[in-house]
Amino acid sequence: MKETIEKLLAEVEAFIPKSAEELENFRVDLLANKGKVKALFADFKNVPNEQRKEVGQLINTLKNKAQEKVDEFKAKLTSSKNQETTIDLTRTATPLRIGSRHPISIVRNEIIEIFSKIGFTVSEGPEIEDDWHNFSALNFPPEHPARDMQDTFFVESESGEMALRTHTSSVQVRIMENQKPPIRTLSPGRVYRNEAISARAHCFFHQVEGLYIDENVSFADLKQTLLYFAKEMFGEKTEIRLRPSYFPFTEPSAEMDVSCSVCSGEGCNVCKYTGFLEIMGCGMVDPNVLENCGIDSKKYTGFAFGMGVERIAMLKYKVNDLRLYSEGDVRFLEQFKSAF
Ligand code: 2U9
Repeated sequence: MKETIEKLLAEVEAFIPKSAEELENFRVDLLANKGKVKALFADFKNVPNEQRKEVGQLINTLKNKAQEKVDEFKAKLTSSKNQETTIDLTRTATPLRIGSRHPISIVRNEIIEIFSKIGFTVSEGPEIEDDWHNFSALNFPPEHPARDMQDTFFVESESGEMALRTHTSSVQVRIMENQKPPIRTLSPGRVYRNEAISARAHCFFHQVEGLYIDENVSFADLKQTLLYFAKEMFGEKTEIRLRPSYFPFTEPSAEMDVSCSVCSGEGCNVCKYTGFLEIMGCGMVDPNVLENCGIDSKKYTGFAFGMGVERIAMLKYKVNDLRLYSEGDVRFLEQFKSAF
């Protein structure tokens, strides 16, 4: 008898009715006047004295569990319009919280999109670099401050001293070493500098650098390409201004400003009343760099440029603290939802 009750208990526990009819059959089979529970109570008189307590408890448990099942599913099945199923397939789904692209990714993708329209491809490379690709090939003199521990993170490795790349120019060195001109490529990626973290500086940030090498590439090509970029990125009315500068890897070198999109060049507190905002550095690739990478500097010339993605995103979205980009605060990140 004990085995019969235990078997019935297991069946009751596993029972999930699919319809009200099925539930009613279950109730009649177990709990009705001529049901199995009643029959068990009737048989109880034949149970030996020493088993009565245990068997009695088991029959009561079976009765209660069966009743609980009936009560639980009765409400569900009778409230559902569709008697065949417990799932209302017409119910609106619970909305999922949709993520958003990071502002740095949005701006990087926008820069790539603009340059890809004029034939630039995308190149990527390692974040841990050797001295040659990060410094020497790019014409950095041995005593240049960027080679100092104060400015660069150095890493010990089996193959000697390596560094976390300080710019993505190292990727372009690899491209020049392995490809023949014409070369027209962008290298987006994360770079590292040994700086104290503040609203205006961080120990890592993102760059997009560009390189164009062919016969007869001139400074006029550089200027027109960057004017095209500025208008695509900041609007058709944008003007550019090039100021002389110095980088070891370009000669001549310049810094490029765009007219302030907040005041259209009139002067405001964003552009510190200058009417212009600095957005990138550029120049003609130094012939030493071309030769270092196996490109004939008598036959080929090229231009290069580099910009910080955080800075462009700060101007575009009026972000005033660099740290916001890497803190992962959802209140900041979810503001970029529409910009997919
Ligand atoms: C090769 C040769 C030359 C890339 C260039 C800059 C000027 C530049 C800065 C902008 C802000 C870095 O992110 S930042 O701090 N970059 O001013 N970058 S020209 O020149 C190259 C690149 C590759 C082989």
